[in-house]
Amino acid sequence: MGVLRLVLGDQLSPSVSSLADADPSNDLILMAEVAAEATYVRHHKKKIAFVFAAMRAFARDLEEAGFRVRYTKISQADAEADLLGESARALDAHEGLDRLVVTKPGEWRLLSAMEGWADQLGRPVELREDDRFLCSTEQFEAWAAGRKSLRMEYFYREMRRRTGLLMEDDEPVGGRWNFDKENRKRLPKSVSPPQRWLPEPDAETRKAMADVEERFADHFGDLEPFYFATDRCGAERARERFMQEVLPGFGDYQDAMAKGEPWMWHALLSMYINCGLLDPLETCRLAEAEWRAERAPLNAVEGFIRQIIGWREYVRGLYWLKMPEYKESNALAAERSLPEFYWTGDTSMVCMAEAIGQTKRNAYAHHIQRLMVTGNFALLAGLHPDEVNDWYMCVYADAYEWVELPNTHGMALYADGGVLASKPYAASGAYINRMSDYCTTCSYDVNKTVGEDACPFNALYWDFLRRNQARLHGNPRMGLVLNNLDRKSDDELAQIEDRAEAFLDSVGAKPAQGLASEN
Ligand code: FAD
Ligand code: DLZ
Ligand code: SF4
Repeated sequence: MGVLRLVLGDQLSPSVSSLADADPSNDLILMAEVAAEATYVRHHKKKIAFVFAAMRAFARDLEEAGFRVRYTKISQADAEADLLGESARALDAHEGLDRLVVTKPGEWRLLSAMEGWADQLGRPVELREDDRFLCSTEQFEAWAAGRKSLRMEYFYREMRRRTGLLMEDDEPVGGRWNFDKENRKRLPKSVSPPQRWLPEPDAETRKAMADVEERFADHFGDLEPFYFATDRCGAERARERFMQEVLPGFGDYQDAMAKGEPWMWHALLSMYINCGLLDPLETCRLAEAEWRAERAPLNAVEGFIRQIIGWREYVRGLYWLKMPEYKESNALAAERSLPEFYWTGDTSMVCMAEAIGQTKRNAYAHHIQRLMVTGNFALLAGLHPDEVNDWYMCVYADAYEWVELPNTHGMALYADGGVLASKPYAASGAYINRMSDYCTTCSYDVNKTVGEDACPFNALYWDFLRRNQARLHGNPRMGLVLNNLDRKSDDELAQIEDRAEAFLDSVGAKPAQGLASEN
């Protein structure tokens, strides 16, 4: 008897556990483009086209390697709506398949659905661990057990030791674990970000784009220009060009933003790593080799490796440790609705218009835009975590809940009450002004807090502190800013509150009817 092996759209790795013991003569590999996965949140059109094109290329590679593949395209009239339906149809259509094997999905909603599949399909279903991560969920659980705080930095050090990356004996190379302090420079006028290598879509990718336009025309985002690689070769090329042309400058301007510069020195590799086209450890080893060959400085290479073996592994561990309760928390009782401009970019705040406009065009914005512009606004304005999480899930090509949720819910919104971050990443316009050139062309005045022309981030910042003073009171890292808040007179605070409320009302960030839950 043979096995039906289901491969999901973010499992496009030849080493994926569901294929480990695949038998080309008896087994059938199933891959299916289904409406349910494209619409459970209404993903950006570019993301759907990227995933479909990459799935098609992966299926071709498997066939060339001698496997039997059953592939359903979204355009087929008989396509089932979801992965369960496609699995049932494949089992019915092909004789001699007595069980289903699948690698565990990266989202809790799908894993919990799959746990009921054996009953629904009337066949055994084997859910295998996803061992493409460097830290298993059990290892993360063991690391977290008994700790009072789960800070990423300590986890990262353990991952450095475990992988041996940038280590000499048991010590970090350069005598320090972390060079982050050197990575916070503003972009000087005399320095321009490097030109990026961005591939053109091939004929197969164009077909996937046409299918998406036909089927998901009303989803957010632009399909053109399309510049993601959609197969392993292309993703490896993108990585190679990054290592050669961008990595040496990766560290210095890591937190900087500049108008009309969507990429800066960021890697643009997350969408490839997350769907399985690039291996995270191999990517880190290649970066380390650049440092060892003296082609890239240590602050750049350490910063890059920290993002992958540190942050990426850490958020994934945290997600599986804390779900499903994690998603329900709303520690700051944030209750307003997401303003419409998050979907259009139509706002006179230059920083927000840049971040959202680039997101719409590219299905990408770099980390500081996600955290300190759109995320910071959502935090300060008290937008409800569910609406904000849905937005981040929809709009980025690299978004899967295991990575999106801890970053949004925990890092940007502090909705988990400090599980991930030691304090909210709340900042006024002064931070955005320090790290970017956005404010120089903005019609708002970054030096003003009240008045119609005052930068909205300023009143929102102080009003955020006022609203959450009691909740943040015991946090030692908030002491200084809360002392500054205490120095403001009642009259000043009343003016700030009026300005913040008037602004939020004017952009349609409506307060909820009832009280938000505070878990
Ligand atoms: P670079 O900035 O060049 O970093 C290199 C690599 O490190 C990335 O490719 C990625 O694999 C990894 N990495 C860096 N930061 C993180 C991080 N915080 N968490 C996990 N991996 C990281 N990342 C996603 O992959 N998917 C998401 O849905 C996502 N949502 C986010 C939402 C918010 C509110 C915030 C603040 C961050 C989010 N991130 C997400 C993390 C980060 O912003 C992206 O990984 C990064 O912008 C991807 O672009 P890049 O490849 O150019 O990364
Ligand atoms: C993101 C995505 C999309 C848009 N479409 C599909 C699809 O049609 N078929 C599929 O197998 N996977 C798709 N994916 C990826 C899944 O949503 C992803 O595997 C789960 O969210 C778990 O991470
Ligand atoms: Fe953004 Fe305020 Fe600067 Fe305008 S002035 S770009 S709103 S931070």
